[in-house]
Amino acid sequence: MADTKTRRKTDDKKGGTKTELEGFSREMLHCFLRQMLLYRRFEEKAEEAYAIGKIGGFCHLHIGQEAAAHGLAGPLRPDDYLLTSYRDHTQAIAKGVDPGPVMAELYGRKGGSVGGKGGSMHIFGVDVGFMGGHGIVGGQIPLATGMGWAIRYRKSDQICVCCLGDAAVNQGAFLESLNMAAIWKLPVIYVVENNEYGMGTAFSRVSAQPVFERAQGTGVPAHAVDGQDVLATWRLMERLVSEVRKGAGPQYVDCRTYRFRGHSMSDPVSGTYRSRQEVEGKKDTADPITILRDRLFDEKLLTQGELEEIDGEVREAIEEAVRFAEESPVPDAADLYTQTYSQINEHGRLFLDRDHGEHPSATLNT
Ligand SMILES: Cc1ncc(C[n+]2csc(CCOP(=O)(O)OP(=O)(O)O)c2C)c(N)n1
Ligand SMILES: [Mg+2]
Repeated sequence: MADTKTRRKTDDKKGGTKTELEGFSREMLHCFLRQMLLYRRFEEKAEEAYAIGKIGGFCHLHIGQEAAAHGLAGPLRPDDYLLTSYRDHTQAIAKGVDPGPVMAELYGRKGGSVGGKGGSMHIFGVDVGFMGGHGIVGGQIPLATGMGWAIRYRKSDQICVCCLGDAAVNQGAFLESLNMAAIWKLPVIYVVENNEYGMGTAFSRVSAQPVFERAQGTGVPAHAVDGQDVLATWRLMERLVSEVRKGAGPQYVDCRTYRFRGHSMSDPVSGTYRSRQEVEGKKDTADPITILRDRLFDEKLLTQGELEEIDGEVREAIEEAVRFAEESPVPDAADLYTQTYSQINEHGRLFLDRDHGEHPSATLNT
């Protein structure tokens, strides 16, 4: 939904007496809409800046998948972990990284979330539990499994959500990770953002089984959700987060979504791998922002005036992010050599330096 001017006529009064929808309060529903609009406007700005050469390198937009971002990250605590692929801008913002440092990272500036050295595919926000931004397809899956293991080792009640694309389920590390997570009952939720394609290849061409069935044989329970419906996605994640926090062990989610742009900024939106009609059809019927907006209009939980106010606030926030990026200096040449390797502690380890207690699995405690 690039345009907030509704296609339908709505009255501008605070309509009806309804105060909630499916247990979500009016305030919460407006907040969902605001956040999804923020992600959309952020990506539209990034697209614009890329087109005029202000952003270089790779840039993969998340437009069309905003409900997944918000539904997956929203129910998490700030100290829970979230990892994802290179399609990471909105996931980072959803987990709590400010849009300014995310935009500055895209611009390659010092004020970026990793000092301008990572760019679009490597956004991080360690203080809010956003653990990247990973360019290798499926590279984040074993990392998330390791984070789940670290959480158990430290006897913490955090959880880790690992987003991956549908194409990533064909990586060997996917099965190895789910198998290990199941054996050790690790607190990890593996969520496939199933947008039906890996670059220009339909999932059905590279897998005999649908995404949902790909966790079969690992012992990790599978769930499916309409990833264009932010309420459904939020509800499922809220339940899984609570169960996993109480020790239910790993979970697998087939989150059905769709990308409205090309694989990356340098790829066509449609072509030999999917038709223009298919994309246009999805934009008309499966835009997560339009779906929520229209439901709120229908239920008289939103007026046109409120929508315009929300959109105005969002546009201002994005302008501020762009200002922050443009005013931020480029990194110093000397910084090229810093933050390349992690510091090793006096025990010769990179981590595990806070708690030397018994690990729940004796076989691991060597
Ligand atoms: C190990 C590896 N192989 C190939 C690539 C090139 N590549 C980048 S994105 C991509 C498709 C991934 O699709 P999917 O996992 O469905 O995520 P989506 O882009 O749809 O979000 C490929 C093959 C890569 N980055 N890493
Ligand atoms: Mg995909």
